[in-house]
Amino acid sequence: MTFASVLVLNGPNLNLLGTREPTIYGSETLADVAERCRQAGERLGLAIDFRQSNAEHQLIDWLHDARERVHGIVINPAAYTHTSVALADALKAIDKPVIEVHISNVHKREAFRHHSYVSPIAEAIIVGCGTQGYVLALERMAELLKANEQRKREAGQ
Ligand code: CA2
Repeated sequence: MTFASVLVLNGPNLNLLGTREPTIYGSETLADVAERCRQAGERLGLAIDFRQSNAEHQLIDWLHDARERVHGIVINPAAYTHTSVALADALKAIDKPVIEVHISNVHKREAFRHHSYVSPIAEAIIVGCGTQGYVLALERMAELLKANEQRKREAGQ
């Protein structure tokens, strides 16, 4: 039984997970991460729509499509975190909670990775927890969405 839908969106090059740079990103593939998210969703009552694209416009189009369809967004924007005003604008245009995930601890890395256009829009940010960060984000998202439902019930909506 699910009570809410969550879009889990992945940005450029994350399709390469598990094939290179294991010391930074670990050895799990993106398919492994998708399966972990699906299992966490089952446990938490969330329907998971897991996607990845290397194209900025594709990520933005998916966000537009998700506006009426999902209750929350978990996003690892990858390098677009640090560059894309357009992606940040698309996230801002959706009135749904956003949780930003980074597999690596971006603050331990190059200075250009320290700034995020997404963080000011995000309810929560999870960095440096490896691919477990996605599961932590879904756990937090389930709490946020339950609290939102409760507030609506109390307001008689
Ligand atoms: O730590 C993260 O999750 C990042 O979002 C990953 C991005 C990076 O640009 C961000 O600064 C931090 C890079 C994703 C590319 O992933 C690869 C994985 C394996 C091999 C090559 C790239």
